Amino acid sequence: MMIMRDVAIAKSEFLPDQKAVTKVQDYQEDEELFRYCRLPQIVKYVECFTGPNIMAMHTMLINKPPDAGKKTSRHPMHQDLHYFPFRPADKIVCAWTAMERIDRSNGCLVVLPGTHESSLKQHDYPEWEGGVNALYHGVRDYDPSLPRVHLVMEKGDTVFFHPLLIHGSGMNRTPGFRKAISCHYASSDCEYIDVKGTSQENIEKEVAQIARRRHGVESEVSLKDIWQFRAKLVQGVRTNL
Ligand SMILES: O=C(O)CCC(=O)C(=O)O
Repeated sequence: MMIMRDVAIAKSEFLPDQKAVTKVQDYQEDEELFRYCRLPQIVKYVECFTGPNIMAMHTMLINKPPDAGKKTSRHPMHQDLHYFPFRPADKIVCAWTAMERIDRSNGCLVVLPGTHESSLKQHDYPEWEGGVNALYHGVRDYDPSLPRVHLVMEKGDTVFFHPLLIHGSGMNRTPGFRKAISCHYASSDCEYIDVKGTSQENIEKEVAQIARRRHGVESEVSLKDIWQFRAKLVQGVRTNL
């Protein structure tokens, strides 16, 4: 599992390291956490998007910490497809479940309705004064006048969304750690694509660098290698992914 830390809190001399944890990524080998991905009440909706062959591609336990005053607890507006080297997008869906009441005070999800019908945009690190967390890329240009919807959710509420939907989340202005659990599912019939020469080249370079550093791999690593390694079957047959 990959433990992610908030850039501002991790640098603070006053807070213990544990207080900086923003996310645990890739919990697919943890049986207890992975039970979430198998919940029939989630999978029955996922199947409407993916069909019967279902892979869990990306698993996250999200723990948005109280903001340390630098606004780094915000998650920039982005499209999840930026991170994924598999298609078609319509056969990918995210399930995101609130583990407590989540509203604007602790940094709820913010979405731009209808943007799932647009194309994949160029993503980069936003130029935020207080710093940006590792891998938190944002859409470079989007129309700021597009209407936003703040998703206020009760504990156990789940939202299912398309990987092209532009979304992010606000600052956590409360003293608590805002908790959610999520899984990106895809049909195992999806196909990997080569992202060289596309807007996703920057994320491939960054993720490959992290993978090489963490696992001491000397050779070239592609986004496809990384996702093939992370992917886990939830239902049906593992055909392509
Ligand atoms: O839970 C959040 O605050 C947003 C998470 C998210 O959009 C992501 O990790 O891609």
